[in-house]
Amino acid sequence: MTSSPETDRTSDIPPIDLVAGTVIRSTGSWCDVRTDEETIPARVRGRFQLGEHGATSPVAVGDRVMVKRNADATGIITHIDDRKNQLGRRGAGRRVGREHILVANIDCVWIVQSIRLPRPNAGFVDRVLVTAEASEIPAGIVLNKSDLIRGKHTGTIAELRNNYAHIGYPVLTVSAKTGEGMDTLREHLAGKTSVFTGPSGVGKSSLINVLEPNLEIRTSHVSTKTRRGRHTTACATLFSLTSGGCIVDTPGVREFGVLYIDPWELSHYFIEFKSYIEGCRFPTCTHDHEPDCAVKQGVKEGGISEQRYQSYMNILDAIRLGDKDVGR
Ligand SMILES: Nc1nc2c(ncn2[C@@H]2O[C@H](COP(=O)(O)OP(=O)(O)O)[C@@H](O)[C@H]2O)c(=O)[nH]1
Ligand SMILES: [Mg+2]
Ligand SMILES: [Zn+2]
Repeated sequence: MTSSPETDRTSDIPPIDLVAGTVIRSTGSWCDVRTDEETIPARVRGRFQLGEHGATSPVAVGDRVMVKRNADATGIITHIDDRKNQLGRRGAGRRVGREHILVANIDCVWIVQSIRLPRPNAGFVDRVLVTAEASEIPAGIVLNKSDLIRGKHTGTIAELRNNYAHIGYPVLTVSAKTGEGMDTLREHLAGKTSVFTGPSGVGKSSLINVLEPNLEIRTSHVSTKTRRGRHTTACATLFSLTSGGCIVDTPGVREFGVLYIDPWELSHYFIEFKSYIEGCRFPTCTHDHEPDCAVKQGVKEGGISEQRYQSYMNILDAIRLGDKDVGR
């Protein structure tokens, strides 16, 4: 970087114990920050704990932060840069209704599903897709364990592939076991920051191990870290790829709860519904019981798949039910 003598003011240079980095793991109160030279375990200062909108994980993997070093090699996060984007879902259990930010500043979200153990779940795929669309993050589907494809699966797989590829989402069929499709996946990930999300057991960590064999990520939940307050199994982690770019591995989620979206707005995030919406009689049509609904007509005529419409209705119902306890 060059700068003219006029703009080169020493007062702009941060003190030597303040460094910039990227959060590569986060538990909420502690995180690992990767700088140009090292990885610093850093504490999240109190005032960042709540985050905006009462978020449950104020500092997210992918956040660019400033860290003030302590004498003992740990650090304190003093600043979080504004995010380009963030992928969040509704918290479950104790955190129900609150936003749980999975990852920040990403270029692409890949929804990982497997042929078997567990079976593909289109409802899950659609909930993540809606979230990605609402967050303006490009998305795609990775269908893993292609080595397990048997004759009886071909119908389901073709349907899944057609449904999503047809409306513009890339669908990659791969196998971490045999290596099938891995070159194509590698090409899609090169030079970008991407995230793998999906239920437990679909092979997210296995795929990353194939992409970067030197990482040797645990594919089971065995923690070698013993530091208190660190929940390794519940942690998203960002890894650098030698081909350029980064991939974020996330813990499996059984349900990917969609954050609050106005009911009339939901259909805008089902990308293939968009061209039909204008034809509805009411501009705020929720494509539920309203008369003269072009979306429902589209389903009848086959332009919109029954499965996607069913997912839409399920999410709509969940939003309406959760209306009262979900913050905007
Ligand atoms: N047959 C087969 N098994 C796989 C494949 N990828 C992963 N697995 C297995 O699926 C299980 C879950 O893998 P893991 O990477 O831990 O899944 P994650 O929970 O999504 O990270 C492990 O037993 C893996 O060996 C694959 O391509 N084919
Ligand atoms: Mg895993
Ligand atoms: Zn309608």
